[in-house]
Amino acid sequence: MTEITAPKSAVTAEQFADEIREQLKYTQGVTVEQAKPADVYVAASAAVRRHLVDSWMKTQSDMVNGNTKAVGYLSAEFLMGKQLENALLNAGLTDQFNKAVKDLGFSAQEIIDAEYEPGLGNGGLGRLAACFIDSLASLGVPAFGYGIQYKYGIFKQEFDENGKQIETPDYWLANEEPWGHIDYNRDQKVSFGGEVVEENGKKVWKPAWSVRAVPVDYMVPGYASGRVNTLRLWTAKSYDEFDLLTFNKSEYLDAVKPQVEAENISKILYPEDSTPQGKALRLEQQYFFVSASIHDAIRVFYPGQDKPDLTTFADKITFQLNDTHPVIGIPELMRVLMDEYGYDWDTAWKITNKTFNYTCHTLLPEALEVWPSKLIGELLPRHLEIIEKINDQFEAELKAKGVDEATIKDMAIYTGDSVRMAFLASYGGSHVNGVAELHSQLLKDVTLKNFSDVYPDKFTNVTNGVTPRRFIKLANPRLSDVITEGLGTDKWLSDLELLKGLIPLADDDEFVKKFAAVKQANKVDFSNFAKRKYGFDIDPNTMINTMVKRLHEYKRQALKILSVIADYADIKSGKVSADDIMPRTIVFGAKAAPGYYLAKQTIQLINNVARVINNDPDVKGKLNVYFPWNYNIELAMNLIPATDLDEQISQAGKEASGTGNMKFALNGALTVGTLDGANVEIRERVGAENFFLFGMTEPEVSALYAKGYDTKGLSREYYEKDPQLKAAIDMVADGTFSDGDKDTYKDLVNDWLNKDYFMTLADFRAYMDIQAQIEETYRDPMKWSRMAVLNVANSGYFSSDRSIEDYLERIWHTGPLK
Ligand code: H53
Repeated sequence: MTEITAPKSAVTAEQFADEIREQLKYTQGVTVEQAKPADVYVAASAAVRRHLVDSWMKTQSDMVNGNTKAVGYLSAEFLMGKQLENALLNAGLTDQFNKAVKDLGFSAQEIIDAEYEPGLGNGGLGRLAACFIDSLASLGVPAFGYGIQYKYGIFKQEFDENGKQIETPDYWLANEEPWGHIDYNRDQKVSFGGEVVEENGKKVWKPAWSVRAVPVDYMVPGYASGRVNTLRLWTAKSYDEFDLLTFNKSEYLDAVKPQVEAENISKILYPEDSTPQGKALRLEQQYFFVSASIHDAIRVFYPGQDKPDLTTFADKITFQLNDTHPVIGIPELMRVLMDEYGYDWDTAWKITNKTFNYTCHTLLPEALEVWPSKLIGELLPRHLEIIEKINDQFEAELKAKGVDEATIKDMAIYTGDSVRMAFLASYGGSHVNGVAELHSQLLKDVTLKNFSDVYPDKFTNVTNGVTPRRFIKLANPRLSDVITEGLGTDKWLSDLELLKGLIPLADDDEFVKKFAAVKQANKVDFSNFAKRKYGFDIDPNTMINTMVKRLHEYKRQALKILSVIADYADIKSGKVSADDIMPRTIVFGAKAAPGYYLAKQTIQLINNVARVINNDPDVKGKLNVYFPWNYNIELAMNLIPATDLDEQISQAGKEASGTGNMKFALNGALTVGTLDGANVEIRERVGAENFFLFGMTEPEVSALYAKGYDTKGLSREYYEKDPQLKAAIDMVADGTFSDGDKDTYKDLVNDWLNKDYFMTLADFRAYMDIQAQIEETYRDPMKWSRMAVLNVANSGYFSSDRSIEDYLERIWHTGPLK
């Protein structure tokens, strides 16, 4: 007997079909006969939303009236993915929906497909935020996600005929978007510019202009918790619609200028990933959503009170700063407490310090935001004053602790010219955490060493996680069924450590075969999906070998493509017979920041390697490369369950955590990876024998830098000494992948041979060697599948539910609503 605990609504399929009909008729004004899939999608979404409203309202009132501290997750990105399927699952309406739409004459898939995926995030950081709010709701913890409803999300990626990346705007709101509810009555005013004057001995900020922050609320239904939280994304509106006088003079563009300028603030998500961009608009965005959110929290938790007792603020809500983007919230809360509510500095500092915590998601020092003081002064003059004062207080505190002058200078939050946001966050909040054990250790030892030396108790680790609801249940229903059958319960969806119960089944041949059949069926599905969406002919009987993530030099897509080229060169030169190699399909997915030149060259190279290899009869069917464009959550959900081998090959010490690595392991892919980020913990848990480890460790990387690897051009030695590596790079340089043109990749090749900061060449040999071992293992399907079962069984730790429990215990000190 299998125990089923998944939520199931009492509503019947017939009733749900009626609700959809009613929405179609009374809200959208179409009959079932006239309705297109997109109409039914909107109607079904509205119907599901109605089923969630009572729980949503109850969650809010329990939160405000009870005394469980809430979590405010402040994040510039929330990469949510499509909503309908997830909402159906959590509302217990999936079966009813499937039957209802069928009765209305549609397939469930075409309705699900009609949703346009919102892309309000760049990569790991934004997706993590989405997993976290799912887990918070599923654990019944009262929480708000606070961010921006960008009008344009992450750009749409296309490839031109030369294989170059083309970016086009992602106007995701072009059609009706049924999930966000815009609430004009709970708007906030956010001001900018102007000057600070003294009035009656008090500092008074006289801003020059203001925008209206209007919340758009998304329900965040928990899985099996009965709770529905809120994701509140702010959109910027102008107070002045347009100037009629100017308009009447036919100066139409001038007339709408203030409106355009205000609305620019929430217009576009910055497409950089993990390097800051010093743009005024970006700081405006950050201040915009953080200021609105702080005021919103006061409104929510002290309803109708003119003079609330904000000394209790930190007991009502704790704000998590997701990377440095929302850190301007620290001086903002200080300002609000002092200037708007009249608290003295010390009281305001105590409250602020207690309210905020900071998660750092990077190890690249250049990725920690530093704002020019001049910019802050122009945009937020009062905040700059407060930051200076925080810095004075900080210096005095350090001095009192006996910290030497030079170190104090190194630690300055405010240097005169600039403001270091990571330092402000590290001092201004109660806790600082990294996102995987190695990362947190390196933060303490390197990136934020001084801070950790002075405030050791502030520093902690919370290893990232992913939601099993979206990334196993929805993405991989076949595997979900096999797991449920194997464990005799579906409870693992809210307690992922139960997957451990599969460990003994790795020795059960029948189970392992079932598990392998799931993978095979998923590969067939993916092949069909790739044909439909991209026109690719992927052979599901080859090994599917995947590398999906943002395109960054440190992630080393270059290492992967060089290895493919090396294999290809071996076949072309006759060193290896094509018949001897194990058939493989390599799938890449990656967007490069539009201004990131070498990353874009790498994309072009991959596309052209794919073009050449896939059309070469000498390797046909043996080695294939595909690069589906516009990698997004939908593609991830189709590709991850079909993957045999996952690439996590970043230079050790550069990937903070990674979360793709967790999704793959949980879906029964094996990993080839370096000892970096969460790979370390994945390997520890799944067992070294079930993980393909290669490459330098972080200390080895540091030692090689110390020898001058990147400054003395040491990479060239690796090139000279390794004929296979040399052949691969020469093939890139000689025009094989650019129709004979030797210049196309010259900058990339130059970089490899003269700098190679991320040590692709230094790790090449180790990478080729491990690939040989991978091939050998894959030739024994039962062995491979057993290893895959053990990956799934031992990866329950990487649930975002566990991450949230760690945050609750180590940082937030709160819990589920009573
Ligand atoms: O955050 C992920 C990590 C990943 C890291 C990523 C990230 C961004 O996506 C953007 C900015 C940033 O500083 C870090 O690169 O390693 O898994 C979630 O923590």
